Amino acid sequence: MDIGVAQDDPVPPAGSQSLGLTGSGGVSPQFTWTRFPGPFTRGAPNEGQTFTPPGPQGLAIDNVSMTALPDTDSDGDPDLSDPDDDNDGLPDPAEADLGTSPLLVDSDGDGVPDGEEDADRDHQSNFAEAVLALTDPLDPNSRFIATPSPDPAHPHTTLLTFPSLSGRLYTIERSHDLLTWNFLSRHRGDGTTFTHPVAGDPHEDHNFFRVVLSMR
Ligand SMILES: [Ca+2]
Ligand SMILES: [Ca+2]
Ligand SMILES: [Ca+2]
Ligand SMILES: [Ca+2]
Repeated sequence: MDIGVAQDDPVPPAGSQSLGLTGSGGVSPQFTWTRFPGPFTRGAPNEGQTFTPPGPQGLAIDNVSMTALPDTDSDGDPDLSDPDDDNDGLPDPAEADLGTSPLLVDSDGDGVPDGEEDADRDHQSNFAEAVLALTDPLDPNSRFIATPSPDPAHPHTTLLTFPSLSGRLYTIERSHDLLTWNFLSRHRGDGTTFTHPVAGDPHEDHNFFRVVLSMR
């Protein structure tokens, strides 16, 4: 449905006049937008409004007010309700905690987006901490850690222990050169501490493991 409204000067006081369709013939092309002298009368033709039934009964408009809501990232969700106003991946409350601007992707203008910054320099990004691992992005002692240990029952196996969050996906990968990483296993977090056996002796040189977190 398209609605067009034209209002001449002077604009009448609210509630004093109304706009609506009127005319005769019973088909919409024969109706015209008209200003009526009285206020909008809900459920009934406005004063001066005529119709020829059966046909569209028209649409009446009295007071129209429009409020422009800022939408910083232009995603159609106004800042008022958007959980991430600048769409940089960091929710507004996390930006408040970090002291970054919820309206700027790169608050300090250094070319690195707020989510990719590492505020506490613990080598885990603000996004990784505040959104993925839910560790403290302002405390270097708070970070996601996977701890390797020998498997006493299997000499050529490493046990990887790490905390999990419900619903997160944890992908274990292995590398021999820190350049190429190979998939080993994937696990859905359940809020408990995981201990997963992975093939590879923890005492062997050039045997590296990592756990990649993702939302899904
Ligand atoms: Ca938005
Ligand atoms: Ca944000
Ligand atoms: Ca930056
Ligand atoms: Ca941290």
